[in-house]
Amino acid sequence: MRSLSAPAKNTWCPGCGNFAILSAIKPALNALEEEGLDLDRVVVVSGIGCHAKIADYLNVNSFYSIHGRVLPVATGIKLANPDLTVIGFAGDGDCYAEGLDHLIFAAKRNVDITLIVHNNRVYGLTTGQYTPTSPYGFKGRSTPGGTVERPLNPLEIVLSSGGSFLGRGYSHGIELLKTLFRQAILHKGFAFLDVLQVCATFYNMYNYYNQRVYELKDHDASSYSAALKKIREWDYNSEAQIALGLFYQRVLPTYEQSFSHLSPLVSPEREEAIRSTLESYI
Ligand SMILES: Cc1ncc(C[n+]2csc(CCOP(=O)(O)OP(=O)(O)O)c2C)c(N)n1
Ligand code: SF4
Ligand SMILES: [Mg+2]
Repeated sequence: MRSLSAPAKNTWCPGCGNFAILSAIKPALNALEEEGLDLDRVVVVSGIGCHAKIADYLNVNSFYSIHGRVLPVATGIKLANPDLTVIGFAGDGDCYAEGLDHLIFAAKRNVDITLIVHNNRVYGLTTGQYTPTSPYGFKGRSTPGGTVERPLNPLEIVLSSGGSFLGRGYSHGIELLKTLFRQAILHKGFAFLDVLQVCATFYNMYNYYNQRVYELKDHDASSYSAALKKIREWDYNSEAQIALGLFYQRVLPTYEQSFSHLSPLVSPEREEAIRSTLESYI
């Protein structure tokens, strides 16, 4: 079994929920490796933010994109080489603010990639500004008097955009994260996981979450209406209980399959054609 630890020095703060995500993705990938997944064909794509450093800490192929653009890069990699297993790690600022349009279109297109959002509900790397999932009244660097915006519910957005796999995890629950990561990577289509990842430094929500989270049981993940009901139970703002687990999954054709009548983008003939076209400009 391959070690997935990379030698880079870890600079996350003590107590950061990102450690749990890192600790869960490694065994999830190793379990899939034992079932036949070639780890040399796994590509991790990250954004810019504290979450993005996970690309440095994982011993697989990786690509740092820019803030908000994890999904276009991950989509491009998958379309260019559909044999790859592409896993995006994004931040809530990254994916629900600047990158929100890409989230909607990834769900709409059903690209066969996995997206794990480290939703700490704050801009961590830039030291504590509010994000689209910060609750009403959140006091941060850019909102000292409290934000007057209500939060988005990203799961509801992805569900209504046509998402085929939606789940929620919590950074204080590694076993569930491992299960969800494995299920998401195996899913054929766009697999979306919103992980409540606690930022210990700028928005420490451990107590709040610990009092409210519960794992979904007897939930029919094939039912759109059952998923919507559970997703709406907690709106990222209220004092309601917070469901964790797989909310919804369905089988749909993937974006790449819709192009199967075209020749693969990666082929010796195509590479030669691209090369001679480029050389004709010199
Ligand atoms: C295009 C672009 N916009 C904005 C920034 C500035 N920026 C870098 S990280 C960041 C916030 C990161 O927050 P989030 O995505 O929630 O990640 P976290 O640090 O919380 O993991 C911002 C606004 C940038 N580097 N590039
Ligand atoms: S600032 Fe927050 S999200 Fe960033 S490493 Fe520290 S605890 Fe983690
Ligand atoms: Mg964040």
